[in-house]
Amino acid sequence: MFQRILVANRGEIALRILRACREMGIETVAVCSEADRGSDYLKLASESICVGPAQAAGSYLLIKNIISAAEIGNVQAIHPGYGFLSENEHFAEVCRSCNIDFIGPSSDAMGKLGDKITAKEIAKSAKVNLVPGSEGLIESEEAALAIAAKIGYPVLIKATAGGGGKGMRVARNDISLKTGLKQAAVEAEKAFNNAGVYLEKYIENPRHVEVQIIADLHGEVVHLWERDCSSQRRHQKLIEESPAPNLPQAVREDICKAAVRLIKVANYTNAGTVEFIVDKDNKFYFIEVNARIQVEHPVTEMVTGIDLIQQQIRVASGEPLPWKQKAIPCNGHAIEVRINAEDPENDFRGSPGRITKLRVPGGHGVRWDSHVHEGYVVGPYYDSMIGKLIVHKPSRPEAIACMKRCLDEFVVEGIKTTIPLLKRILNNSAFVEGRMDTTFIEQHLLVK
Ligand code: MV4
Repeated sequence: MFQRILVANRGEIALRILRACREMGIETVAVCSEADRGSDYLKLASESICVGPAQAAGSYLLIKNIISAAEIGNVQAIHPGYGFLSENEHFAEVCRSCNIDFIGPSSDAMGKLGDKITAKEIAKSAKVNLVPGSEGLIESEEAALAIAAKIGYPVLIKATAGGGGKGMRVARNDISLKTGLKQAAVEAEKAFNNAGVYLEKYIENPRHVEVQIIADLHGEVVHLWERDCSSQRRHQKLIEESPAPNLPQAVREDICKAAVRLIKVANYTNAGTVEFIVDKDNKFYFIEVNARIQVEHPVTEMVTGIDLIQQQIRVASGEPLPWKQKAIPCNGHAIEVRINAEDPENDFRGSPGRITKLRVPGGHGVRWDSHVHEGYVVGPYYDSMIGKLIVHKPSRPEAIACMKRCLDEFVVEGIKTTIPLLKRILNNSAFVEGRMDTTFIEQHLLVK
């Protein structure tokens, strides 16, 4: 087992990893930017090293500074958290070449799954259902028009180096396909330094269901059931839950087994999430793999009772998975809401400032994952999430009632937050009845 781990992240996920390590008796080196210097959560680390200025490019994203901190800190492994360098194939390779364990997949598995075309080839060989579309990249306008004629409009133009919805365009006829292709390629080149695009049949109003996976270094892979993340706004998840409401048990078993097959074929190791969209007939289609621990991992931890961060560390150190698939339960129902410092009256733009008052709810089945406290200054440099409120109850109605009670109790002053919108979503009939899809917030909650 590792003696010392560097946590290459900040905020709530850095705190989450520091806590997991402390419980395991593992020493920790935290890194911070000048903007995060002196933050309370850093006190849980054995030592903290300032790696650069507030701008992430000069600190949390600067590989040579992170590696230097790892050398100075004399660590055996690095946990990247999510975002920043967590899916940076080059960073994983640099760690390996410096003889530092990267707590995540190999750079090879990360690379294969990070490219959407090779990821789909792996899915195909694992007999995982794909959306009908182009075999590979679109090489010409004529080829695109022919594929669209075959699969039928509407089609979705996607960037092979994209993800999370960036660079996607819907085309509903030949004209919009031609213009869409040009725009998508320009945008992809600019955003991902890779203009490659491909086509898929556009599945209207899908649900977003993802399967948590963990794989050890000895070929064992298990799923930790699924999460529904359909409650999104502009590809930003607001509410996540497990299990997915109104998904028949047979479909749940199939989607989770499909995810395991794909991860095995990809030789993927450590924690990962296989993302699907589900249509109105409960048919599911593979979309992409998120090769990192995700923001929403706590809902899976609540229903399975597994500490995913500790398991990531154990797996990276070479320990075999401690359970067989049939021993992994999905008990009760867990819901997570993301509390962001954003201003609902101003198109949800960031709302930095000092938290002058903070009263966090608690009680049976309530968990608050956050690095903030009363007096904490939310800066403008990083993403706006200040914490995640998770509730876990025997049933979905009880979990919704508990979350509503918690949001009513929650007091945050000094900054604007997404709490008012979250309250409206929890009262929305589509959500309460589990009929939400990825468009319901923007369509029904008059939130564009
Ligand atoms: C799709 C889709 C419908 N049809 N692919 C969005 C980002 C990435 N996670 C995959 N995504 C989607 N891929 C096909 N063929 C719908 C989504 C999607 C989505 C699309 C538009 C607006 C919000 C969305 C939220 C989740 C998934």
